[in-house]
Amino acid sequence: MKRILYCTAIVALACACSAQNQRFDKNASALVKKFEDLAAQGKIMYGHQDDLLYGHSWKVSLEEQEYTKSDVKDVCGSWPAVYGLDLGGIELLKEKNLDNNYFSQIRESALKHYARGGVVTFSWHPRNPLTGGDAWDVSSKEVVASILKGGSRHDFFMGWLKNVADYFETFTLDDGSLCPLIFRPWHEHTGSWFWWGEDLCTVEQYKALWEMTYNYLSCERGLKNLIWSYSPGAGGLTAERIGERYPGNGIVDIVGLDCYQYSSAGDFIAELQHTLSLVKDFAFTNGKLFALTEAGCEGLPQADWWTSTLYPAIAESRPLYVLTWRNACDNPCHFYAPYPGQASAADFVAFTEKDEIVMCK
Ligand code: BMA
Repeated sequence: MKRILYCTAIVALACACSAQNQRFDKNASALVKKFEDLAAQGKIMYGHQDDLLYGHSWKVSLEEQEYTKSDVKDVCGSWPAVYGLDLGGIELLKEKNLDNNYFSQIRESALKHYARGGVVTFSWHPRNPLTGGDAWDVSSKEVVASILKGGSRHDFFMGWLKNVADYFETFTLDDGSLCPLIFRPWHEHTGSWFWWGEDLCTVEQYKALWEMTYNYLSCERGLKNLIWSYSPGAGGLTAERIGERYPGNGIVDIVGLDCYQYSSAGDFIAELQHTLSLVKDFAFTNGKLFALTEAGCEGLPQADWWTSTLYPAIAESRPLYVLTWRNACDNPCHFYAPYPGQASAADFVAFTEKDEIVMCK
């Protein structure tokens, strides 16, 4: 009951913001409509992080204009439908993000992908605004408190949000409108490995952080191209924990789930089926879409992982998309999608040929 009252208050606040401005601009509205249609048809878009910037053994050149190369495309002939990117580093106005990608190339490749009919999503691994460490610096439990209104780092952190907004404003299409983006900040907050994680801030502080981020970007800066995704991590997830820090229906559009395989395929299938069903129930109860916003098995050692492990884990619940993590070009073991010659390549093709799997042709 307490939670319901709190959510109602947040919805009211968010409505106050959107009363003056509509919730989405025309491109984001059209994309959300497309998502609803895909979900109604039981389709699942396949996604891959950093897909057009590098792969297992290549990196895009600085002169690149077209952004056609992709490990995924080299294996199956199509690009992933969803293209994941990360903002980490933009808060400090760096030229490159935390994984060594130029922000200019991140933008140009995202715009190409959207022009081809694809969907773009951004996560954000910002540095630690209190200690100066990275997103994984959990040495202080005061970080979130320090950046909220009244905190010692509030003004400093609002400068970081300004840098994010300024960057998002550069995602302009030919007609001057903005490219719609799924924005997925403060993810995996049900774990405690990021400075915004469960043990590092209270329920109220987490919700206030989300609300502050939403109010600045979508209301104050008017970025109506953003579609907001809330993504708890799978470990030990319960229905109660999905709802506990949920920022509110007025300021979330997609309920996500991040779930990686760390043990046997059987355990992963069971965990993913269970947690996806919880996320789906929560999303539907709240009138939201749901997606598997991060997933994967590092190094893909199982040749039939796509059709025998991932597919049975998602086939019943049918998330809007499943995004596998990046294929690092500087670490031969850190990859989550196949490349030509990789053990699971043929099985990946079979996965993408299933009726419900959507790619970008
Ligand atoms: C992690 C790893 C890191 C990377 C981070 C942000 O899961 O892939 O190497 O820096 O994501 O992309």
